Amino acid sequence: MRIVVLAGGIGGARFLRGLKKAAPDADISVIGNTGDDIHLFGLKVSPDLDTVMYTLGGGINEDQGWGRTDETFKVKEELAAYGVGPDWFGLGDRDFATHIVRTQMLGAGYPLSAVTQALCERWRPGVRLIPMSDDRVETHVAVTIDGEQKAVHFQEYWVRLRASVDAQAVVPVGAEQAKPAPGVLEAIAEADVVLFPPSNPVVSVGTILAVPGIREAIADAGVPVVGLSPIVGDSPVRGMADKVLAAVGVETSAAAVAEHYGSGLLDGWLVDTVDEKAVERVESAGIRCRAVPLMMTDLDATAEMARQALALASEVRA
Ligand code: FO1
Repeated sequence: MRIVVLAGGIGGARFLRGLKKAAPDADISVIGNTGDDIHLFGLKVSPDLDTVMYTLGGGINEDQGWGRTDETFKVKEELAAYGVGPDWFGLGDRDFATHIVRTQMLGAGYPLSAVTQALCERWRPGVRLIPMSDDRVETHVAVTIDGEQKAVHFQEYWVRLRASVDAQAVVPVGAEQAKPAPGVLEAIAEADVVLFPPSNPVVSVGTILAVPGIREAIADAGVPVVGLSPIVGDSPVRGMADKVLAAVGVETSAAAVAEHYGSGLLDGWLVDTVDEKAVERVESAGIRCRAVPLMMTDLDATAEMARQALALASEVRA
């Protein structure tokens, strides 16, 4: 079975671990979000691609869900000693090597998709990890701080500001001019099922869908598209998705996120058992809905979620 997954960071990566367990023989292509990418110290950092690569490759810092395990921060300390910022983004020594290799290859003319493939030669994630685009897309967030309106890079909003101020707008800068990376549209066209994992619907899945051609390819692929709600009991399971959902006028609920994606895109939607009451509203939006446990407490729980998503896909296919 050929499965395509639109993945962001931590939630998407963790879901993929369960999907691999639930469908060990499946051919899984992951379309990774690159709107979180940031240039720091002359290096290109791709947080969501790295989180998927490290998580599936066994190098992730499990507690954080990002960055490397057994990490040290000597380079970060030395940069701070030179007064070279920013100091709010925790780049570890091992992680720096990934960004050095990525930046070196980009500088040599390799596209991000080729760079990602090369980095995965080492990590062997067991999926085909394709960036949504080889073109530069960076999510910026419009905020008002001390009465001054400005746009900050998503990472500054997420990590330095901790989403402590309201997001007035979330803009994937460059998305309109971006093209799907080689392999993205092919993977969708050949897929037997497309899954939206419990990633951030605005800054992760939403950013991938903002690349012209990707939303249309999924909607026209004629294969089941099934999503899993990242919102459980009217609040995000992790992260601060509610902040960016508000920016796009979407209520923080499992049903509202399904409606946000729309029945033109989604055929099925899994909500957590605590959101059983949302099933009817989602079904009335023309999206098949089922309430199952959605907390990724361990690998078995996550694998069961993945099995439920694949079961719903075969149900809607029928
Ligand atoms: N998230 C944090 O909350 N604090 C950090 O210092 C931080 C550093 C970091 C470094 C590399 C990387 O790949 C990810 C990092 N993240 C950090 C997570 C990152 O902000 C998120 O993974 C995504 O951008 C949102 O999904």
